Amino acid sequence: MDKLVYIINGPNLNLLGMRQPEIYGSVTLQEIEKTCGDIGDQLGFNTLFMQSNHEGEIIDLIHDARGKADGVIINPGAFSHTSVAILDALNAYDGIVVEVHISNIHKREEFRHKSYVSLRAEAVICGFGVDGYQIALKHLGKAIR
Ligand code: CA2
Repeated sequence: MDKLVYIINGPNLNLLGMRQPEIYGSVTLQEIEKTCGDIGDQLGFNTLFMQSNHEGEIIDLIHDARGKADGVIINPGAFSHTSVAILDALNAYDGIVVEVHISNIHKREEFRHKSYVSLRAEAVICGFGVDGYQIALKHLGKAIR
């Protein structure tokens, strides 16, 4: 198990399962972390699951992935729509990037339709609910093998 995938979650995602279940469902971030770890075990790679409410910390996590992680799965939360700095950090990372959104951002307010991170991501998964993390992991599992 020498392959490693970072799974980075942005602001407010620590509240998953506690508020707005009509948009984000009732599964908690801890439950998503457990499922991702199990899938990683099945597919034969390690996962490191993180969440931060702070843009700079997310940038630091992406920097930390350089030279260590074979892939990054990122749900940047609302920073998707605002952060050129996160895009720049991802552009300085040389592994595979997959962007995940739990909700279908294209069915929501117009300001959510654009994601800076999508300019860097190899794939964007949105609207599959929390299953999007599993889809991303399975894709990455094949890509990094
Ligand atoms: O659909 C997604 O995964 C989003 O990245 C979630 C972000 C939102 O700003 C993006 O436009 C789309 C918001 C995450 C907030 O999560 C909450 C979960 C439960 C209660 C409140 C917020």
